[in-house]
Amino acid sequence: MIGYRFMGKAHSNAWRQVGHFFDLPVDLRLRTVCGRSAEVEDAAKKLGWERAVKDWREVVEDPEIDVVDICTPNDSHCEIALAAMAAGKAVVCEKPLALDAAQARKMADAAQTAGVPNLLCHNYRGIPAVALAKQMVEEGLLGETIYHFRARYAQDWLADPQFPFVWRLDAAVAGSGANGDINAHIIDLMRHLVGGVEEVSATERTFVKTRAKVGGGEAEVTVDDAVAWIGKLAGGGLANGEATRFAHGRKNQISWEINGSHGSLFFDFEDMNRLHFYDAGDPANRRGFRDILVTEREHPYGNAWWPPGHITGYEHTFANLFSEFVSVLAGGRGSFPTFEDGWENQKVLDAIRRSAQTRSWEKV
Ligand code: SOE
Repeated sequence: MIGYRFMGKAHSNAWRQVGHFFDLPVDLRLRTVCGRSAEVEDAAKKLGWERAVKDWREVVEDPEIDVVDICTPNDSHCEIALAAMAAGKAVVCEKPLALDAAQARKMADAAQTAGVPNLLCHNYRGIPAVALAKQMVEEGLLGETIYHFRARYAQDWLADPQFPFVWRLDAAVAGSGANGDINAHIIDLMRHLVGGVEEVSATERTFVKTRAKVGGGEAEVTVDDAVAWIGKLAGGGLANGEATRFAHGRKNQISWEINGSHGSLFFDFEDMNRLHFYDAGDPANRRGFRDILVTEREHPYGNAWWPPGHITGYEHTFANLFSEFVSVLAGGRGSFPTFEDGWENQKVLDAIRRSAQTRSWEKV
């Protein structure tokens, strides 16, 4: 695994959980963790890796390694993924896949040429309630027509103007701000649940233009702090989304709602074990949103974890998603976002960016 901070921690934990909780015919070993600073040795011990190295090329060149997991800042995803796939490794990559659609296309093409399994880590697809929503939409429980998809991803870690300058605020390293970092999850969920958008109209804001650097001095914030967009779903419906890191009190709130011709679904990550379903076919005097606690054995991933009602959390979203990938590595079936999805998502993110700049509708 390359990178060991927040996301690397989540990934290390998830790989271990896949080994412990899922009944898959593989022997998962956490072979090597890679990071540029001296702390990587310590991280290896804490996170349970056998070895620590400082140069990612050592990971890619190791014949004992089958899967390379990339948890680095966005500007290095492409170079590392291309090298890993050329060496025949299966690859996992944090989102957003790339800095722009052209780079994402290069990565998706390389994955096809190498013929290696590839996973783009949109972990929120691994929420049992989201997986259940997917089943319900596919079963037609919302009706044949989807009218609306609306979503919001709100955080507040940048609302304090004293928060220092970090790589996520530098367009050359991150590609974009709230758009690629968290709106990317909304776009992926939308495409997963109800399909893509053909055209978008968007606006972005950067509220705090410069921030203090940790070592001293100031740096210019070159990405969006918040983005809002509307879009036309390929299936004929309307979509709208909002992503911000300036919503005081909202630490990591993702909520979405789908309205179809026969019913609606609503989800809120702050109550992530529940899915809310309204069936317009219920008798008129008993209609209302049902509150489904998605922890039964019959629910997605229900067999891997605790007895019903014993809820799961953020960490399990990664393990659930990785279990799908490992199942494919072991010759079975699994469903997960790939680099091809990364390219489709990135086209939407780029169109949103362009629309905010041109102040007009942009085709995806
Ligand atoms: C920071 O905004 C971040 O860590 C994102 O990069 C993740 O994708 C999101 O799930 C949580 O917040």
